[in-house]
Amino acid sequence: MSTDEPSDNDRIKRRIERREFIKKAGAGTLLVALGGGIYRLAGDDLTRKAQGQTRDDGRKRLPPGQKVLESLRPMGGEPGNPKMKDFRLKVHGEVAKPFTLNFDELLAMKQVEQEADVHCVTGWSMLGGLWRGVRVKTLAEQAGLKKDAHFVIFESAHGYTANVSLKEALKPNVMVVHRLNGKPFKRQHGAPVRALVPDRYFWKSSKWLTGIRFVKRDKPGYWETRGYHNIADPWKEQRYG
Ligand SMILES: Nc1nc2c(c(=O)[nH]1)N[C@H]1C(S)=C(S)[C@@H](COP(=O)(O)O)O[C@H]1N2
Ligand SMILES: [Mo]
Repeated sequence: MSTDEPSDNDRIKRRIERREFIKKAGAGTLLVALGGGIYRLAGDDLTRKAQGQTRDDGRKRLPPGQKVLESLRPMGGEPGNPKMKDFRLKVHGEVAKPFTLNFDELLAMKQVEQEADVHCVTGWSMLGGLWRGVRVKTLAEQAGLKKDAHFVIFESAHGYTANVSLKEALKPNVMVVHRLNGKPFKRQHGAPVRALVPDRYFWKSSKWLTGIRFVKRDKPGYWETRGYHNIADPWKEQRYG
């Protein structure tokens, strides 16, 4: 056997190690990226798996042009105040009984914890996160939604906004969330509370949420006025306006 080539044994051992690694990654336990190469392999594996899956509503699990990542990638934005004690959420606009909630009051409303996939317009998706919070529908009912409300504006720190149709906002998977996989959000991911609109590109999920405004007429938000699509349906690849 020559000494300048790896032995068959070495090669097989390495292949098994790699397979074990990918298996673990598939189970969602990958915590460290051991170099870009292996990380991408793990992601490719998850992406292929997701491409073979179908949602309850008949859509493919993974929208076109997306790759799966293990966890949320911090995408920036100008952070708001992350302190729970300072948190206020204003529910207002076309409602009979506008109100403001502090963090304890938000927790006192009906909580739901449910899985949802999210899809960033830059091409990554994070699948199966367990999100906890209050449905926008619950907040709308509490506020006495008026008949002429047709759109919802998510309002965040420093004037960031995102708009969705009322029809989308009242779906059971659209929420105001304060936990992901059992843990509070880090500041960069929107602490203490962000919006979650799983079936729209992820920019619609406003971080550092301060208000939910129900409005008659649509009002394109931060990214929607900067060249991104007003509706942002990932299955239609509505990336740019
Ligand atoms: N307030 C606020 N919310 C925001 C943003 C922002 O800049 N400000 N960026 C959006 C974009 S473009 C994306 S992709 C997601 C990213 O969330 P993440 O950083 O937790 O991954 O947040 C969205 N919510
Ligand atoms: Mo984004």
